[in-house]
Formats: sequence, structure tokens, C-alpha cells
Amino acid sequence: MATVRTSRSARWRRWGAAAGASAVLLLASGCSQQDVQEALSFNHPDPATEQAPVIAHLWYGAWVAATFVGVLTAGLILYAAFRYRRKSPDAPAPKQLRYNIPLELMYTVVPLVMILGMFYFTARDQHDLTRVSATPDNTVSVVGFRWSWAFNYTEDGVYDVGTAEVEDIPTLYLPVNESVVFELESPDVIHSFWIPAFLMKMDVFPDRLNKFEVTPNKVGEYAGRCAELCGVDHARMLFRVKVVERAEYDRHMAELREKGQVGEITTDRISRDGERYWEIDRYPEGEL
Ligand SMILES: [Cu+2]
Repeated sequence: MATVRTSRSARWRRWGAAAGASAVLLLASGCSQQDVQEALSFNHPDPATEQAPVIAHLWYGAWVAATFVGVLTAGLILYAAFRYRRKSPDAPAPKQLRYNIPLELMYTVVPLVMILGMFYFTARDQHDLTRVSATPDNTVSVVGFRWSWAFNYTEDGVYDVGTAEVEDIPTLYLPVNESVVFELESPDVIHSFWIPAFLMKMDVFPDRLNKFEVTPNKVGEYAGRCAELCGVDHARMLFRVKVVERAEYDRHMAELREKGQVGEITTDRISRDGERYWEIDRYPEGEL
């Protein structure tokens, strides 16, 4: 068997070609302007509700504080490592201490102050963000189930529901500049109702009603998903969100009514069918 010896330059050429190809691939897959903008805003999408900037500020604040602490800590470590390194192998070791009270007090008090600071801002914003008004403009009762979502438009008495099929994911309509309370419930396991552009998510529990209120203020189409690893088809729990003008919202409500989707998908209308799927009683007797 002949051995082929690769010359040094041939090897380098091959590495060069591989590097070039990867660079082209990276460029071709390209960062869109949106990617760049998201990276600059520490990876959150453009806020689409009145409440979202509160969350964005909390997020920025946490990054600023973490960056400050990180840079300071790394700086002190590097300073100590270089300033006090042993100059020669036979230089004496620095004085060894068993304890140092001021230092120990400092590294107890400083983290405590940091944690209290984070707690204060988080608790303050959470208090505002989870406040639900008694008379919202709209109420949507959301049922998250394995593996999709049902949206009940309480004021209009109609609903929409999806299935686990990707081409059949449901769309949640919301009128722009009107407040909406989401009432979250699950018939099976814990899910999490998440609309990334709202910068807000909340867990969906069985036997417990969770609520939050937002006012979408940007017309557009957004992605929605389950943010709690709830089982084998968790990844199929996608939905769309359309924030639209009032007239379009009313048109959509009328469409749902025409389709016979009148009433409510309650948790007990979703029953277990086999091992993996949940059957939805879409049109119960007497409602079609
Ligand atoms: Cu889920």
C-alpha cells in the first residue's frame, strides 16, 4: 500500500480552503439587520406592548450590573495574579493568612447588597407587570394542552383552537391599543404561554388560574410558543399572534362565529386520546 505524504504547503492550502469555505458559508447564512439589532439589544425582540419596555429595562439593568461585576472581578483577579506573582523560583512565598475579617465581611456584604438590589427591582417590576385590572377591554382565556392552544374570546363568546399539526397552528387575534387579560389554564401538565415580542411569559397550570394583562401597541404578526418543556411534542406548541385594528378583529370574531366556533373550549372538553394526543371536542352537540 502506498503512503501519500502530504507536503506542508499542501496541508496549509487545504486548511486555507476549508477556512475560506466556512467564511463564505457564514456570510451566506448571513446576519440580517434584525439579528444585528437583536444582538445590540441583548437579544430581545422589539417590544410590542405598553408593558414590554419595563421588562426591557430590567433586562438591560441586569446586564449592566452583571457586566460591571464581571469586569471588576476579572480585573481584580488579573491584577492580583500579575502584581503578586512569584518573581523567581526562590523568592519567598507571600505571607499566608488563616483569615481576614475585613475581607470576609466585604465578600459577605457586597453580594448581599447586589442580591437585594436585584430583588428590589425585580419585585417592583413584577408587582406592576402582574397587576390585572378589573375591567380590561378584552379577556382571552387561554388553554394550553398537549400539544396546542385554545383561545376563548370571552367578550365575543367565540373560540379558536389548534392541533399538533404544524400547518394547523392557531392564531391569536388581538386588537391594537386595547388592554387584554390572559387567563391561563391547562387540562394536563404545566405549559408556559410565551409571546417573545411581548417580552412576557407565564406558566399555564392545571387546576390553577394564572393571569396577566398587556396592551399590545404595535400592529403586526408575532410568534408564540410554549416555553415549558412539557413533553415529547412540546416543540409543536406553536401559535401565531396577530395584533390588528379593531375592525379587522371584529371581522375575525364574525368569521369564527360563522364557522360555528361558538362557546368555550374548557379544560374538560379536552380529553385524552391514546398515548400522545389529546382529542379536542371541537363542535359539541347542539353547538353546530
Ligand atoms: Cu407545552
